[in-house]
Amino acid sequence: MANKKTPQPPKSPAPSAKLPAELHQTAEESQPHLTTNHGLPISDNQNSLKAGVRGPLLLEDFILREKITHFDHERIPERIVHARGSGAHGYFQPYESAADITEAAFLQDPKKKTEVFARFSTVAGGAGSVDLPRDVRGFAVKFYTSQGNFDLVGNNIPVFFIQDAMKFPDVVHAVKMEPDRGFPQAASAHATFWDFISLTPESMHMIMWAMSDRGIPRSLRMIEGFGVHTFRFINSEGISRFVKFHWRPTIGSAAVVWDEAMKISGADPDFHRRDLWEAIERGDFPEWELGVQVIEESEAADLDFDLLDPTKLIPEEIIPIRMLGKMVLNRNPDNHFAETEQVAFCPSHIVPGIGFSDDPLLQGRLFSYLDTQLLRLGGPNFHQIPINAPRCPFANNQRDGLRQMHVHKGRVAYEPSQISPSDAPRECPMHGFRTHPEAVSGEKIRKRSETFADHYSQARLFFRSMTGPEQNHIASALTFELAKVEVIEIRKRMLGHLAHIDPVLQQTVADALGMAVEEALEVAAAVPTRDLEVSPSLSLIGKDPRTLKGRKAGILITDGADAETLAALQAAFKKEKAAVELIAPKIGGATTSDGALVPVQHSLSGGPSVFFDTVAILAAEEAIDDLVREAAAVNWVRDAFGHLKVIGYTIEAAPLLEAAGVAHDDGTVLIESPKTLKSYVAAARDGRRWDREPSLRSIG
Ligand code: HDE
Repeated sequence: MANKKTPQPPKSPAPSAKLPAELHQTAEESQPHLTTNHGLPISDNQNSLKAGVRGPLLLEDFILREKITHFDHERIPERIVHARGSGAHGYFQPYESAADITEAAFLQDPKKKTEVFARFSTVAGGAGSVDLPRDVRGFAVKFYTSQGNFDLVGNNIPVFFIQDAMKFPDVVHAVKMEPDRGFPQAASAHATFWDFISLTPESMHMIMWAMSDRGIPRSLRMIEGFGVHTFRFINSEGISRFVKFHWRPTIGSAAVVWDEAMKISGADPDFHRRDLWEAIERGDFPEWELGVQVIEESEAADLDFDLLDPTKLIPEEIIPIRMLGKMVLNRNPDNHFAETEQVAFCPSHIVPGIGFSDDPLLQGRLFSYLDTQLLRLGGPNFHQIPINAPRCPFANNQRDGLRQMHVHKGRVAYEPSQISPSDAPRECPMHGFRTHPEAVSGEKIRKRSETFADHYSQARLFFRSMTGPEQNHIASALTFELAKVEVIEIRKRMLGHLAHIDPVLQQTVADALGMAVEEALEVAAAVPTRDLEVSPSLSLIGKDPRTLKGRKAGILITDGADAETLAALQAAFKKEKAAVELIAPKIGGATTSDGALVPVQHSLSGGPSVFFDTVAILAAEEAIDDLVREAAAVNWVRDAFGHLKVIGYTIEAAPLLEAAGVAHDDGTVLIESPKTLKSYVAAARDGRRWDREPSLRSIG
């Protein structure tokens, strides 16, 4: 017991998430004048200190040196994977208490919102790369719960390329730009990637997904998300169940077509980042439902694959998803670097009520992310950066270190202690995180479990669950990518794998590559492919919600375009909760039939039709000849048609459709009355005309 007469150390308040106010101050808030980083007012921000107005610079100019040094250090090492990311703030709110399956605090009370920060990313490209390469998308969410931060660090594809963390550096080195030449950037269509993949049968299921429409999403607001690994939910009685996490966008999922993706990458490299930003700015907040597939521990053995294998999924038709609540992203970051760049996700950021499984990929991730943040964010205090700091109080005896922002008080930075204040933080056996006890035994061994050996059955399941157009897209993507692989053996080996997945797919890809299936290298399958029940829920087209909500319409107008039709179209799209942007030959706008100068968002060349989900052309007779002569206008329509979009047009615009070679179908709608305008909007709601595709595009 502490002697009452012994002077007591001053009470040290537990460091908390409430960072000192000055850390949040911006120059504008705190000071009307520019100052150095140490508060010295600056009298001249235009000129450096010189020996005479035409003389050399003086080393003495500490103001210049501070400014340039700070600039030199403005970049931190970018993430080795997922470097290109876009983030947003929001909240998560449960639908009802999930106390029966988990004691996680943020899943108990339907009235309680938990703050979140989400970051979506591509995987292969650098921080400055384009948004629409064919790639997996990261889907990482930090929940700032009352019991600490929970990071759900998932992808938009429910399975992964590899089964063991040991292979991660290999798959990443294979997909990143080739080390000698420094290209290709943000692309899997090159020899090293397919070299690795063709020698890694376990990646085949993921390859089917990556080559599918999932690899080129229309919008980050429309991607599904998956925790990939099996996790545990543990309730207050200590009962553990396995869970698989799912995010579902409430406006449904959609993809672009590959030709569109390539054109968007040039026209707007920030297509996804801009789309997310603008949707939030206009109050069209992206939303996802969070759900889990729950598997009783006793039922895990009944599944036809091993739950610990991250290259496998559980079809929803077998175990349905229980929706737990909704995430709404309603605020853009204030500062991309401070928040989206510095946010540090770690799968090891877990909360009571959630636990890990022994998935060997997940187990490796539990080490990797902390390690990466230490390097990226410069030391062990990255949890003090505002975007990473828990919103609940946090306290322990960890001290000092690079970039320490807290001024810890008191003599005692250890435990147990007699001289520490009586209210100093202590461990909490009641509410603290406890690892779910699990019996573990076995030899120390480096070996893959035999239960992980079936590499083709689920790849086949995925392919066979796709609609016809989606199957064609997979064949096209495989052909496109393999055509970029100059090492013929690799193409042949891939054909060998495709034989195990689906012989028709193999034949289609071989034909499109100009090869014979007989050239395929034989690849031995450890276990024969099984025919599993198809899972329609894996198809995007199959569950297309047929909505314009959250989609974007582009209306091309010329001088003299009918003002009434324009107003009616805008109103109709607004009713559908779709965004509308106007395009005119000149960015100065167009003077419509009522004499009003209508401002537009894009000029023709700056607003190609690839930006929109549906397009309409409202032209005046006197303007159409100019449009028909304009390549940008003809391409605008040709692309819209080629990308299978529904096109609405007034009769005066018909010559432009003709010049673009449009073969009319029920996706080209003449707008001549309020009734036909309605038909156009209804057709647009139905989405792309997949039936148009075979007549426009061959596989390859
Ligand atoms: Fe990651 N991963 N990963 N990963 N990952 C990183 O962490 C790693 C894996 C995922 O927006 C890195 O902070 C290993 C699967 C996302 O900031 C790094 C293994 C899944 C993000 C890392 C995997 C993911 C990352 C790079 C195999 C889906 C971006 C920078 C054992 C479930 C998070 C960083 C953000 C980022 C390592 C496999 C998703 C290097 C070792 C499987 C969404 O630590």
